Amino acid sequence: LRRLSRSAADETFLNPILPGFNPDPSIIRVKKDYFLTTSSFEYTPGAPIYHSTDLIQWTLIGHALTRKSQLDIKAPEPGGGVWACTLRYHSGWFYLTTCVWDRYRPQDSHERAWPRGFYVKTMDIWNSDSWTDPVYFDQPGFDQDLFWDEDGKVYLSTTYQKVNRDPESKLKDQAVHICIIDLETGNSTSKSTLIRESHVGSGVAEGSHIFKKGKYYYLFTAEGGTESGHSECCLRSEKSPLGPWEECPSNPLVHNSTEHEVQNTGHCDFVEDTEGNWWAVCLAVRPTNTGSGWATSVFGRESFLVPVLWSDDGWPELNFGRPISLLTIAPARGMYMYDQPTKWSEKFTSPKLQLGWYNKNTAVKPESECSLTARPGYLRMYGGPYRLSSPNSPTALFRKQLHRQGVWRTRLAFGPDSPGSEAGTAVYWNYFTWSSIGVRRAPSGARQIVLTPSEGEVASADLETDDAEVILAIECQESKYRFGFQEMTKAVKKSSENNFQWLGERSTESMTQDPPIGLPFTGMMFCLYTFAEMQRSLAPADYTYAEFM
Ligand code: 6LW
Repeated sequence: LRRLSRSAADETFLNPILPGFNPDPSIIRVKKDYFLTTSSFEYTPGAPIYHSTDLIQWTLIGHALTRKSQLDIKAPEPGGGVWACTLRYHSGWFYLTTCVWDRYRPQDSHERAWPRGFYVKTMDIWNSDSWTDPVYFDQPGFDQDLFWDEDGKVYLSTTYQKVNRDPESKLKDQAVHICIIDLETGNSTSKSTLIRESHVGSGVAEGSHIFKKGKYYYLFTAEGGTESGHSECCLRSEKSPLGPWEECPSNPLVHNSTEHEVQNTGHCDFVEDTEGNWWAVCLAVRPTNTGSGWATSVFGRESFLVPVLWSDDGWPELNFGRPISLLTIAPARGMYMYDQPTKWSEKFTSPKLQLGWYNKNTAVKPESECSLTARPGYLRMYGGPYRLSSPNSPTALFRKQLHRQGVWRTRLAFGPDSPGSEAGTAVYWNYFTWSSIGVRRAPSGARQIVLTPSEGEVASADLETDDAEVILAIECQESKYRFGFQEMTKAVKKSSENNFQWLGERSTESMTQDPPIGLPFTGMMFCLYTFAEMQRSLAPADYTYAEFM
């Protein structure tokens, strides 16, 4: 392989390549097409599949986990659900392997509810419905990786808690183990052995990926925890994926400190492009908030791309050995600056929703609560019994926040049938932290707009009419969200549309607090929601569009 060097012809591009929460990227190339998946946690469908032909511009083309028989998430804590999938291609089949946490840690004093990993596969990655049902492994763990050796053996590496662990060392005990598996059954045919504990801080060793290049097997691991200590390490073995492993002299290969504009870098996967250049994708955070000791952002952890060079003695160097940054230098290959489009809209006029809408958890009755055909030109939703604070699946459709600044807006027709029913839009961090603006009926019978932060203080304004549609807006600024509305009475002229009455605001910092249970692993979502408290609403909530402008 060519050793690349920096030259005047180097181009730059902007990271992240996948804004909005998209951690734990795993990447493959099949001929000229690149495919990438990221963690989807408690949102369904799970395991998004993105496609690119230049590694920089990515399009969501579907999801690997779309059916209840593949993914049935009932009431996980924030950050539960689908973790760190690995995407691989072998002999015409695409494989996606992952695990699902339904309860991450029921209580601190209890053991974790360790899931078993599984894989699904398809020959047609463009068709989300074509992925098989899961084949479960007999091993517990998270961050499953599959490696096919030239002799036909398939290796499963995964992170789980060491046997005979040191009770003092809570995190370091979570280490990478490996076994040979029979792919048909998912059963191991060799004893699972420890291959790597974290050498960075007191953190876990996780996110393992194994591949062979030249005469070496390479093992990459994310270490130090996904917070400020997050790093990426490399080992290699000439003999076998079971080891012995030799440590890369420049470990950790990637580690950004808390001074950098991009932080918590790690969890890499690797790909060779069509021209023989190597690249790593990894997760990183663009911090907006460092209050709780680890950098958080409304976008959670996002996917980044950096160049990889191989030294003559066979060790990799990531991003020219420099800290990862937003503006990234690429070895010359016709790359260019690419600005993610900031505008997005959906008019609910086609029979299928655009990709990128999610339920929280596996929706129990999606067909009876959500329809694009019941009222042409509208998304019609009938509220189920759960509010946004519920660990259950509320009647709500979520989309990731991708940009710091702009206005999220929707237009709603809703006549609540009781004081307990409500419809509107919200900005949602997890079921502990959200803020909604919606239409309700006051005990007096008047229709109102109510602003409800998850803490429960409410601001409200009476509406003039009982039936006019309302535009609901959430304005995103660097440091806060503002919530406004406009009632579209007959008197409102086209020219004075979007003349919002602002009801209140909430700081970004208060919206990105760590949840009291679970993990702050996701990012901010906008949602359209409706509910009737502990009942089903008989009044439809009809949305004519949703947009981010
Ligand atoms: C991911 C694991 C991790 O599976 O976070 O802290 C998990 N470490 O590598 C979810 O992103």
